[in-house]
Amino acid sequence: MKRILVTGALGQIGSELVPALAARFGSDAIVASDIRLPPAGQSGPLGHFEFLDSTNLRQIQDLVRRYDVGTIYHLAALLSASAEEKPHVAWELNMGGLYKILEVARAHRCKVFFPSSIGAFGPGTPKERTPQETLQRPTTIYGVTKVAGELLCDYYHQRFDLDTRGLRFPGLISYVAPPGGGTTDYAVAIFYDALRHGRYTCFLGPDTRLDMMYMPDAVSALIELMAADPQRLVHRNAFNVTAMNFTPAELAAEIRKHLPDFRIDYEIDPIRQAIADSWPDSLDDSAAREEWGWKPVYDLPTMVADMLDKLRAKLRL
Ligand code: AKB
Repeated sequence: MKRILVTGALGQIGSELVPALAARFGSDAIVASDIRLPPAGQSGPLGHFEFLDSTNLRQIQDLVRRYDVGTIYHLAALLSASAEEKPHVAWELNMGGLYKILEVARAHRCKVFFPSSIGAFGPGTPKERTPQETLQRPTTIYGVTKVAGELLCDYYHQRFDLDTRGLRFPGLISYVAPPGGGTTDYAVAIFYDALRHGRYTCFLGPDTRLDMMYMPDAVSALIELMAADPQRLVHRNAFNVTAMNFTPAELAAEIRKHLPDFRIDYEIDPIRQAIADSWPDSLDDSAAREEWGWKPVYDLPTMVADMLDKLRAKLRL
C-alpha cells in the first residue's frame, strides 16, 4: 500500500490527524514530517518521522520517492495573524510550499489535500450562511494565499488530472496541540485560562461571531473527504465545512455553566479584530453534506464539556 505523507505534522491539525491516520491505516503507512523536531521520546502512532522544509522541492521529492507516497496532506502553513506579521514568509511558505507539493504530486501521481479556511473570504462576501461559490476578495495575505491555493489546486486537477481536494476550515478547537498565530486562537486559549486562573482576557470583542469546529470533527472531515468517491465530487477546492457558531461572550457563557465563577474581559487587538471582522459570520456547508456526507458530531455544549474534561486531565487539575 502506498504511504501517506503529512506535512506540518507537529502543528495543531497534524498532531491529531497523524494518530487518526495511523489507527486507520497502520503506523508504517504514515510519514509524519515537519520543519521542527518531535518532542523528545515521542513514539508510537507517529510512525515514520522526517524533517521536511516544504518549500524545498528536492526534500519533498526525496521523501515521496523513498517512502512510495500516494497521498499528501499538506498542512504546513502560517496562520492568519502570523501571516499578517510576516507577509513575505507567508507567501513563500503558503504558496511556494503548495506549488512544490503539487509539482511533486504531479510527477508521482499523488492525491493532495489542501487546507483552505474561512480566511479565503473577505469583507465583500455575504456574511451569513456564506455560499460555497461566492465572491472571494480577502484583505489579508493569509486569505490571498488561501484563494490562490484553492485555484491552484483546481488548476492541477483540471489541467493535469491530479486528485486534489480541500476544506475551508473555520476556527479549530483542540486540547492536544496549541494553535499558533491564528485569529481564532482565543477559542482555545480561553479554556486553559479558565481552568488555570478562572478568568480570560480576550483579544476579540464580545460579539465577534465566527464559525468553529472541534478537532475530532475536523480530523473526520479530512479523512472522509479524501476517502470520498471522486465521481460524487462536483466541487473540490475547497468545501465549506462548519460545526458550530458563537461569539466570545457566548463561549464564556457556556464555560460558566461548568465553572460558575469564570470571568472574561476584553482587550481588543486591532489587527486580529480587523481580520475577524473581514470573515463570514457563518458558512453554508450543504455542498459538503451532499457530495461526501459531511456531518459534524460536536456542537457548542458537547465541545465545551469535552474540552474541559480533557484539559483537566492533561493539566492534571
Ligand atoms: C486562523 O485563525 O488563522 C485559522 C483559520 C480560521 O484559518 N484558525
